[in-house]
Amino acid sequence: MNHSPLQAERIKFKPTLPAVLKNGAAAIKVKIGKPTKSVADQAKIKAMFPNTYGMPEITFTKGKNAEASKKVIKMAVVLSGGQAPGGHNVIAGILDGLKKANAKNKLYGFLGGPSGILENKFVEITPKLMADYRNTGGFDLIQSGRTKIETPEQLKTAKENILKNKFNALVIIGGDDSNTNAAVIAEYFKQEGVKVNVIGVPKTIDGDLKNSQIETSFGFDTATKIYAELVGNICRDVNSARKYWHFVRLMGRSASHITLEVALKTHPNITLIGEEVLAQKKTLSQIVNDIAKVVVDRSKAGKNFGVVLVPEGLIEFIPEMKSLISALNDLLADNEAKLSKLNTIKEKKAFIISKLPKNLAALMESLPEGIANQLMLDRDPHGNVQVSLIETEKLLIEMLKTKLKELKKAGKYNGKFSTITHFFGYEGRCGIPSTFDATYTYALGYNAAVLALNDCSGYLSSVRNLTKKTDAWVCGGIPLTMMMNVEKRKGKDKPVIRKALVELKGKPFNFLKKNREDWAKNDRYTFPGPIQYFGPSVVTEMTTITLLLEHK
Ligand code: FBP
Repeated sequence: MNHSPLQAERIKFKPTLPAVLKNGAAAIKVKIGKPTKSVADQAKIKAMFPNTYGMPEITFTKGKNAEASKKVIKMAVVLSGGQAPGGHNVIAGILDGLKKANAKNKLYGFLGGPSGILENKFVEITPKLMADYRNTGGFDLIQSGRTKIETPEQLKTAKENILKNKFNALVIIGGDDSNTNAAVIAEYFKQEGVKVNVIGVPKTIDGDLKNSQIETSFGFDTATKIYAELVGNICRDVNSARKYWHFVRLMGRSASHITLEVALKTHPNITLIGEEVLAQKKTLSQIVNDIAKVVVDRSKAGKNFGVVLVPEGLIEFIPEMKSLISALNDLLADNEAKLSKLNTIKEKKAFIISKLPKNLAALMESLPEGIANQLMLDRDPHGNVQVSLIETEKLLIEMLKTKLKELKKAGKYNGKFSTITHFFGYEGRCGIPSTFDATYTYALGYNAAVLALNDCSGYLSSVRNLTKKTDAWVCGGIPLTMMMNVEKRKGKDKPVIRKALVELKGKPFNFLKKNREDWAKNDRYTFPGPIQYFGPSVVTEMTTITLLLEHK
C-alpha cells in the first residue's frame, strides 16, 4: 500500500494504553458492580431482554486472571453505519488485546458491514494486514454498511454462520442503532444457548451516543476538528474580503453536537441549534427573522458579511416542518397512483397542497420552489422524504432574501446580501484520527477484547475519565440494556438506545448562549487550524471543548 509521508509517519505512532490495560487480559481482574436498570421503560425492556437485562456494570482493575489467557478464541469484528475516524484503531486494539492474551487467538473481519455476517463474507485480520491500517482514517480495511440483523430469519442466519466458523465472540462497532442491534443479537444468542459473546463499541461522528456512562463516541473529536479548521478558514476569509455571508451546513443526522462543538471552536456570528429551536417551538419564519435581525444590525455597522452554522438535522426540529414532512410522507404514500398520472411538478404540487390541512398548505406554498420540489420528489426506499438531502442553508437564504427585500422596501435595511453555501460532512468522516481518537479507539478495542476474554456478552466497551491523562482512564463494560428505552418506530414499540441530544442546560450550550450576542455583533472568530499530530502536547493531545466543559 502506498502511504503519504504523513501517513507513513503516523503508522509508527503507538497509542498509550490506560494503565489498567497495559499488561493484557492475564493481569486484569473483573470488578462486578451493582445490577443495572434501563434509563426508562424498565418493565418493557426487561420483558424484551429477559436474558441480558439488569446485568451489572463492570470495571477492570489490575490483578491476576490466568483464565483469560488460557483459552484460545476466534473473534469476529464488524463495522456498522457511517464512517468515523479511528475505526481501524479499534480493530488494531482488539487484535493486540487478543494476541497479548494468547498468541494463538485469532481475529476476523466481516466484510461490508452486518450484511457480511449474513453473507458469511470475512477475512482474517493478521498482524501483517493490520500493519498498513494502524492510525489511518476510513473503514476500508473491511468496509461498513447499514444492514440491521433483526428478523427471525436474519438472526438465524447470523447464528448459523457464526457457529459454522466457530467464532467465540462478535464485536459490533457502531452508533446507537447498531449497538441496539448488538443488544438484540446478544439477547438472541443467550436465548438460543449460543455461547458467543457480543460486544459493542461506541462509534459516530454525530456525538449522540453518549450518556452518564459513555463520555463520547469515537470520531467526534477528529471530525469536528476537521470541520472547525474549514469553518475557521472561512471566518478568516470573511473577515478579509468583507463581502459575503457564508452559510455552512454541518453533518449530524439528528443531534446538533457537531455544530455546537464547531461553534465553540470558531465563534461564528450565528449558530442554529436544532434542540433549542424545538424547545422554543420556533417556526421557519421566526428563525429567518432572527437571522435577518443580525444581518441588518451588522449591515448598519458596515459589515455586510458573516458566518452562519446550520445543523443538518435542523428541519426536523422545526415543529411545523416536522408536521409537514410527516403529512407529506402519508400523502405521497396514499396517493402514489394519482400522482404518477400527473405530468408536471406544478400539477403534483397543486394536488398535494389541495390535500394538506390549511396551515401546512400555507407553509408548503411559502417554501422556495426548489425546496418544495425536493420535499415531494426526493424519497428514500421506504417512500419517506429524504430529510438529510434537504439543503437547509439554501432554504434559509431564499427566505432571507425575501425578508430583506421587504425590509429594504420599508427603509429598514440598506445593505448587500451576497451568499455562499457549504455542506461539510463526508469531508470529516474518514480523516486521519487525531491523537485523542487514535488513542481512545485503540483503548476501546483492546478493552473489547478483554471483555470477550472474560465472557462479558451484551456489553458496550467503556473507557472513561477521558479528560485526564491516558494512564488514568477507567475501563470496563456497560450493559447495553442499561442505555435503552422504548420508542415508537413505524407505529410499533421498539427498544432503542436513547440518542443524546444537545442538553440545553448543559455547559457547552450555555457557553454558546452566553457569548452569541457578542459573537453576532463583534468578530470574535478563532482559527483552529489543521489537526496537529506532532509538536507540543497542548495542540496534539487536546480533545473537544464539549468534553472539557462537560467535565468542568
Ligand atoms: P452514524 O450514526 O452511522 O455514525 O452516521 C452518521 C452520519 O455520518 C450522519 O452524520 C449523516 O447524516 C449520515 O451518517 C449520512 O449517512 P450516509 O453515509 O448513509 O450518507
